[in-house]
Amino acid sequence: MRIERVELREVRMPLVHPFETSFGRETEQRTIVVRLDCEGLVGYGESAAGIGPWYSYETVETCWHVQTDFLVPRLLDREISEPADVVGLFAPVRGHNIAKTGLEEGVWDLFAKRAGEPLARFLGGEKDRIESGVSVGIQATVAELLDRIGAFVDQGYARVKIKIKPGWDVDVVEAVRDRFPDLRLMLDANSAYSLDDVALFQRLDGFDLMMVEQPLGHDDIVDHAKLQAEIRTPVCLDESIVTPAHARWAIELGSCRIVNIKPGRVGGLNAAIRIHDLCQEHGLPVWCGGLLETGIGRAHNVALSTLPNFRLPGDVSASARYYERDLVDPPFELNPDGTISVPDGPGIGATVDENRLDDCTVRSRIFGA
Ligand code: OSB
Ligand code: MG
Repeated sequence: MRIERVELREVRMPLVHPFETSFGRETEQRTIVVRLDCEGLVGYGESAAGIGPWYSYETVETCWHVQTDFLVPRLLDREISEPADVVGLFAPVRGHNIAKTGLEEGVWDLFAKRAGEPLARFLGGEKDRIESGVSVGIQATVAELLDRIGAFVDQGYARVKIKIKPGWDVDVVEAVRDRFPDLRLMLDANSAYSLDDVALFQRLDGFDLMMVEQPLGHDDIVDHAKLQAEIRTPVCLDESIVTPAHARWAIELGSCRIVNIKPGRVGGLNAAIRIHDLCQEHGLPVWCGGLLETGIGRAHNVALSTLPNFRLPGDVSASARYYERDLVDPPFELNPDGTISVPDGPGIGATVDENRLDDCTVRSRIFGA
């Protein structure tokens, strides 16, 4: 197939609740929605860069620049025989995985639609619902955190992840455990600690945590191996795994026992699937993380999560946890059993709400046709 037209839109959406992590606080999501047209079909993807270079070095501005000047010209009007071809087309551009993802996901959506199959089936996934967890940011007080967790537990979420940072860790986790003794609970430090903190992580071993995510350097896999050797709680890597090679290195070094896979972080679904397969071969479970995507990126995350080695609930929550009104209609909803149903229409199976998309678009650019 040949992509005839590419449309980029920068979108800004207010978050229903500010999201605070060890690197800062966001009240709004900024993201790039990608629309690809080909043979009368429309494919969608999302580059959920966020506002500043905090989680990743990428921002909406760098995505726009790299897509406009380097990625779109490589994709437009080229013969693509399968979605894996996009990896080769984009390979000369080093890094910039979030920028690549929106375009790459759009290609997957087109191929699945052309095959008349839901993206989940097209990827080889068999689940018709996926287990949904929720990521809870740092709050002003422990009481507020307990209230927020309580509300998510009441809604039925299958597990809760809380963000930690120095000064908001052991005591907070202890309070959460006291109040919710049976909750499937995990932590995410977003790189806020160092190897000097081994004793702190050994104390956290006492709270029956599913895992601790990215405790150390954002680009480290060596110190994480040293930490993992000293604690019982499984280490899960997020920021450190940006290519399939990083996953292999982390497995060989013993840097983690679980991997968080986000299409945005690794450059799209091709790399996500490779990391999934590699972890499966080595007996490491994976789960799907998130970047506060709108319903468009979320639909891709839902489809990806249907692959068999996604064995733990992901940060793939209902639309309402992020946005008052999502870009897709109907929005993603949480079932009472803590799952999200996998759409059964062709491709991403989600219908873009064009009015909502127009209302949230702050700039757009069309290439081709
Ligand atoms: O570290 O997993 C993270 C959100 C933005 C950037 C990084 C992270 C997160 C989350 C929430 O934890 C994921 C989500 O619910 O989309
Ligand atoms: Mg994380």
